[in-house]
Amino acid sequence: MMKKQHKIDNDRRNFLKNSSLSMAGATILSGGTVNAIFSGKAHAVTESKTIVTAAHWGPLGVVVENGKAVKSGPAIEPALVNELQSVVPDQLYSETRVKYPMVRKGYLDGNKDTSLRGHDEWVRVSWEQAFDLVASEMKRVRTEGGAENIFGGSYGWKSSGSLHSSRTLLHRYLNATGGFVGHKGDYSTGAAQVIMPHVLGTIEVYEQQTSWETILESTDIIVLWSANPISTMRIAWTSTDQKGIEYFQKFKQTGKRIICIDPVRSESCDYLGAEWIPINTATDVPLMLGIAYTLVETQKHDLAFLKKYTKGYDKFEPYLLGKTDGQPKNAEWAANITGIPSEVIKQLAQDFSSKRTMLMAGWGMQRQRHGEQTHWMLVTLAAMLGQIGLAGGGFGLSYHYSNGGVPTATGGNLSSISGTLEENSSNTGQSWLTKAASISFPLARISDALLNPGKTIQYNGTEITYPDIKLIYWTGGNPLVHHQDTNLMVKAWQKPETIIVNEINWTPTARMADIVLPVTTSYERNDLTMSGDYSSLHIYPMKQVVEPQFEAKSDYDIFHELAKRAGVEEKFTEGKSEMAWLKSFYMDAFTAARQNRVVMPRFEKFWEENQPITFPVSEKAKKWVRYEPFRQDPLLNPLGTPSGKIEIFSDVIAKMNYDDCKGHPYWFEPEEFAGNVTEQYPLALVTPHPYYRLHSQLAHTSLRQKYTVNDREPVLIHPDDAKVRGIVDGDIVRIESPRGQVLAGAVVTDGVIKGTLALHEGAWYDPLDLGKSDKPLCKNGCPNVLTRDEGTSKLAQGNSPNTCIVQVEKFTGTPPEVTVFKQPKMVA
Ligand SMILES: Nc1nc2c(c(=O)[nH]1)N[C@H]1C(S)=C(S)[C@@H](COP(=O)(O)OP(=O)(O)OC[C@H]3O[C@@H](n4cnc5c(=O)[nH]c(N)nc54)[C@H](O)[C@@H]3O)O[C@H]1N2
Ligand SMILES: Nc1nc2c(c(=O)[nH]1)N[C@H]1C(S)=C(S)[C@@H](COP(=O)(O)OP(=O)(O)OC[C@H]3O[C@@H](n4cnc5c(=O)[nH]c(N)nc54)[C@H](O)[C@@H]3O)O[C@H]1N2
Ligand SMILES: [Mo]
Repeated sequence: MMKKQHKIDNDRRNFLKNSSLSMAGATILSGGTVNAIFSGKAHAVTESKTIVTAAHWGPLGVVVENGKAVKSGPAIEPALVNELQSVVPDQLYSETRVKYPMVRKGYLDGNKDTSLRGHDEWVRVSWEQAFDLVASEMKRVRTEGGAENIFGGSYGWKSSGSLHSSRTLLHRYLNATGGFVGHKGDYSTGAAQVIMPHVLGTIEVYEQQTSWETILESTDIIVLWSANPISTMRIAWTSTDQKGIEYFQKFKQTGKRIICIDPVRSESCDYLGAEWIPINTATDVPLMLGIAYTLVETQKHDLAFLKKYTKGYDKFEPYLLGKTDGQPKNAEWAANITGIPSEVIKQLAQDFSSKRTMLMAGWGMQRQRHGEQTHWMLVTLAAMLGQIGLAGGGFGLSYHYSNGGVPTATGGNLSSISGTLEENSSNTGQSWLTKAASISFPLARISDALLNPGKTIQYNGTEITYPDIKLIYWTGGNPLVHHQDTNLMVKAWQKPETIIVNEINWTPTARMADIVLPVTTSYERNDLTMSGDYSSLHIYPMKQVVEPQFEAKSDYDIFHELAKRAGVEEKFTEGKSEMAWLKSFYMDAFTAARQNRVVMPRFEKFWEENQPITFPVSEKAKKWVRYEPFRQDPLLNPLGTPSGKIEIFSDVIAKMNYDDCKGHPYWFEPEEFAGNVTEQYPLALVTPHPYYRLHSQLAHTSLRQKYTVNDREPVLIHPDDAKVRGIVDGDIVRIESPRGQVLAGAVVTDGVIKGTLALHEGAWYDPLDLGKSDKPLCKNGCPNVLTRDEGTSKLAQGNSPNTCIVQVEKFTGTPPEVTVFKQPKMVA
């Protein structure tokens, strides 16, 4: 986030005009512009050109001088400056890059003590040695056991690209050589994506939303419910089309209401001038119940809608009214739990039911214990309001993500390399949910699985038995940062015999491996990507900007060589070169576009011109309303649920007989939240996504200076909470939870609800005395050292970082230096 709850730079910093990128129009020309600049001293000739490439954070122009990237910025100007686009040179030439193949000393010596991971020295080896080591170890584990011993789930956000998709390439290699253990689900929507199919018949969280053009026209009130789109849409899974933020700006200009329900006054709240309703973290279900109760009390709930389009309201209402448990879920009850005055709750019921309201729900509120309930209750509330399927009303679970609601363009989608050795797969939307492994477990159970092979757990009405993982191969993810309860993870991580990581940087995960192979950034290889996971608005070329640094290789080249050594080269490469692959992905889009009567340039011309392609958008797409056909005729267009309707009561879930997920939405008090603190840990913790990073990506760039406090991750503290602890703005503080301790830099602000600390996810784990202490102090402020590692419930087994209690104090000792962004210890 920001030092003093930073203000968003509203000036469009005009990168295009100020650099050699400048050309007319939205897109820019480039490729081969050579400026000869003579310096005063010698006749030093600078060869300068601008290359268009792309990343999660959008289409980029990179200025290259004498083979070195010196500057980067947007290749298509965004509506709001996106600083993530400005640090390509930092990424390429970072202090933290893995330069050579490296092996942990103990591992190389045959020492079986895996607790040395993370604090052993590193030995440089040749690529030849590294390939030998990996190939023979893979062979050994496969021969002694089988696919169930190799974990290749490898969750993570890697880099964009149709070809150089590190995890897909790992899966491709592992499938070509005998299979592997994968995982189910993701961290983003772990709870919602499992409950929503029972309620709506789709996972819903990764679906196109009612078109923004319709929102602008018809919506009176936007509710950002646990959503911070101005921050979270700086990136996309493919590459951002940069349009969602523009639509939010347009909505703001209409002067209509935007309400933010959030424990933090987010960047979106500030930037959009929205009304902030501070809420205790993890108490949205009580708030929704309080609003729902008021609707019934004032007879504002839409009974006709409930009757025609939903199932089971009759089983839910007695609970709502307190007939089943003696507790009416009225506004006063909700006020007590949420911290929101009952009059405000009643007013929300009045406003939502009298105005066209779009409930735009983000996902932070389901990344917590019983996270299934929030989205279920949100859909239930929207059903009671009766606006689902109407222009501009109802709910949307993806307006804050990858520019949901930006109308879908008419063109063709690039395909991408497949992890299953079948045909090319799609390169849009949630491609990470593709099932590439035959054995899998819910991914947020990773520590549990590593520690307890053979243990059986419940999951969505089934039983899953953990495999015995002996080898982990991870590419494109940072589990030692992204997973909850880091100290437990460190222990779990000591169980496998071998851990191999392909990485660009010496991340906490790479540091904790046995073998680390250096990989290129996307700027050191050629690729392609779509933009806008829902809009498919552009095809961006991802042209190589500079030569690979040091001895880095692409994941493709690494797995190609490993496949060759395993005797399956042809299966892996299909005889294609990098450019042949790219052309084949492009031609799939070309053919599809032609069927849609949209002409794309020949591949060679496109590649040579090095320009984004922009597809047209139809009037029909602009008018698209989610659930409109269902609303028009629910018999002809039923939902994919057992009843064909919205299930407020699910027989399927009820029959699972879980104590932590029942037949209808339900308020389960979490073990740790603002309403359940202790004397030792009197505060709640929330861990939103960071404005200046993509999780842990870009943490090592100069953007760090924009948000760190005393070189630590900033933690937001309410002035009252700071004052009683003698903490002032800028202090280094120590935060402790039942699970661990971290240092952070205090940002004292009324932009966070009293009683809650906000520490953003993605800060690199930097333990002070790993191996010496049970709870080593993280010097940098990784929130997951503090969070709980517990499934959301037996239904989804999702991750639950946002239900966590902590204490904070001023740190009085000599603050230890943050060292995680430097090279680790090497054997001389
Ligand atoms: N407390 C808390 N924890 C959370 C969350 C939260 O809200 N709170 N959010 C969760 C969510 S939603 C998510 S999605 C996860 C994110 O967790 P991750 O996806 O693991 O996070 P990233 O930082 O994106 O990690 C990507 C890694 O891939 C590397 N990489 C990039 N390109 C390449 C490549 O081409 N090849 C290889 N081999 N490596 C590459 C990068 O250097 C980086 O280390 O975190 C989760 N953790
Ligand atoms: N800049 C940037 N953009 C990103 C990412 C990133 O790391 N950086 N990550 C990407 C990924 S992988 C994902 S999954 C999405 C994540 O998208 P989200 O999950 O929606 O993002 P979060 O920041 O976790 O949560 C959104 C807001 O919810 C609030 N919140 C948290 N808990 C609660 C709660 O209990 N109740 C309420 N009412 N509010 C709550 C947070 O304070 C935050 O302001 O973002 C994507 N976009
Ligand atoms: Mo995510």
